[in-house]
Amino acid sequence: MRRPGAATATAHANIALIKYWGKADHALILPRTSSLSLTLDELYTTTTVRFLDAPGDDRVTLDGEPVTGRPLQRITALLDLVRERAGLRAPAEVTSLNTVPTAAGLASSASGFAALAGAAAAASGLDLSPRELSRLARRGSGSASRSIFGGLAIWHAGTDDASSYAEPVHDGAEGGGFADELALVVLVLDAGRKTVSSREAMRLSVETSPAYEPWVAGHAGQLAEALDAIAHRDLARLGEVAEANALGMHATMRAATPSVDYLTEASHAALRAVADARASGFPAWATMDAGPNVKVLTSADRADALERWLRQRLEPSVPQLRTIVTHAGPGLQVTR
Ligand code: 2P0
Repeated sequence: MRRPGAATATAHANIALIKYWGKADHALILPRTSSLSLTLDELYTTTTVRFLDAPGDDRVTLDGEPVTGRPLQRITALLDLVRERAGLRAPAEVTSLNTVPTAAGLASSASGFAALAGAAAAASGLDLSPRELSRLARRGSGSASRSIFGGLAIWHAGTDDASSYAEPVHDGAEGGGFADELALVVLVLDAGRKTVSSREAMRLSVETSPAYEPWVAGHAGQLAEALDAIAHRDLARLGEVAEANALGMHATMRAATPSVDYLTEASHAALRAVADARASGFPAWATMDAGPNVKVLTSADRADALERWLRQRLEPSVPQLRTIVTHAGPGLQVTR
């Protein structure tokens, strides 16, 4: 075994087009549904893990600020999995830098735990396959399993630790995959921290929402439709089913007790603007996660024009609007 040292990893955020929402197993983070995502170029986390010689506790900073409490416990729990596997006891120093607005529904936990898994595994001397890294990242945060891979990725729900992992979607990669024809216009309506964590909101949805099981029942068909649309490079079909799946997910949590509603007035204004953009000829379909921001799936060649159109349309009513045009991004990159 290599002497434990340090490694740095970069992982990009991903946005689910067909969502993960609800767990079958909380300890292992096995989801109720498989999910499908696009990894993004602009939004990423770079994390360095250094195992220390002296005994002590893990020390973690995120964007220069010390991480404490529950977020630190989740990081230590993932490091413990790596230490156990590598036969290590050493505490780690973890330094993480985010280009993603943290906890604003822009999937910072996905890029964060994927980068942590990659850096910790490499720093410990473990040589893990992409599938093993996906399973490891999943233990930190479910959606992180998908950020190990670039472009379009599918996370198979599986039935146990070994069978629940993500992998790339075959999208005709020879001569340019379909992922490269896609773009997401992120409408940042509020970059503030959310009040209900996605973990808590999905638990409430599973345990209390009468709309949850019907959403799950329709989910496999929606995923199959999305995969078929990708195989046929049919953006309109992919967009329609992605928007329907996201609206269904938000319906499950609104019907929970207590109700969770991440969407604000600005979110609804953005949804109307997306529908109007579509009516005026743009390819444009919305998806929303555990926050108020709206991400608009479109084609790479229309993304800049759509972004300008949406900005002009929304700025009068949403003066705080910030927009990010993103395209398909790469998978995990590790340097020792
Ligand atoms: C997704 N989200 O598929 C869904 C859609 C948010 C809405 O995965 O509890 O931070 O750590 O496994 O991965 C956000 O949940 O939750 C998420 P945990 P995670 O992208």
